[in-house]
Amino acid sequence: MRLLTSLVLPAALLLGACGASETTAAPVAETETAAEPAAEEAAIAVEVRDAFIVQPPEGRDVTGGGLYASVSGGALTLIGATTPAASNVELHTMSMENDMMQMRKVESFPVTAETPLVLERGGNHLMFFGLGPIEVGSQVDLSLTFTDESGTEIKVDTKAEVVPPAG
Ligand SMILES: [Cu+2]
Repeated sequence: MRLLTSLVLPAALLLGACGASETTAAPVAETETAAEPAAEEAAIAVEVRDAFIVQPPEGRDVTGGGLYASVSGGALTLIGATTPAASNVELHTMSMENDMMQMRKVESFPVTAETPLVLERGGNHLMFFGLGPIEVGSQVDLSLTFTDESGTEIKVDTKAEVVPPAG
């Protein structure tokens, strides 16, 4: 028993020492961050939030979804989306034509600093095909592909919440 006690004590002392050295190391980390030469890449910033997928009715594997995306420092174009939860994701518009809701596939949606991209139920939206089983309240990985004004692709990974069908 005496041996065990003497082993435990030094371990506790080591942990204490570790915490102390982490605190003193902080100023070094700050210096490294300040030296990052990423000013050009950081010029355009995109924020994606509130992504969702509507749970389809029982037995269906096609459903809609949406998100909110805003940019600063430039304009972007959303050209596609993928998720492991569905085999294909399309970008759709929705409009009233002859008293009928019409959905149309489009190749892209613009996102500008002045006009954030809003994809929602009843408007422009994401359309998921070949959807696997998803549960309301769960989070699904969603990867978005944007292009900037020079055509360079920018990937943004987010999580889409599975929401119940509109009641
Ligand atoms: Cu659609």
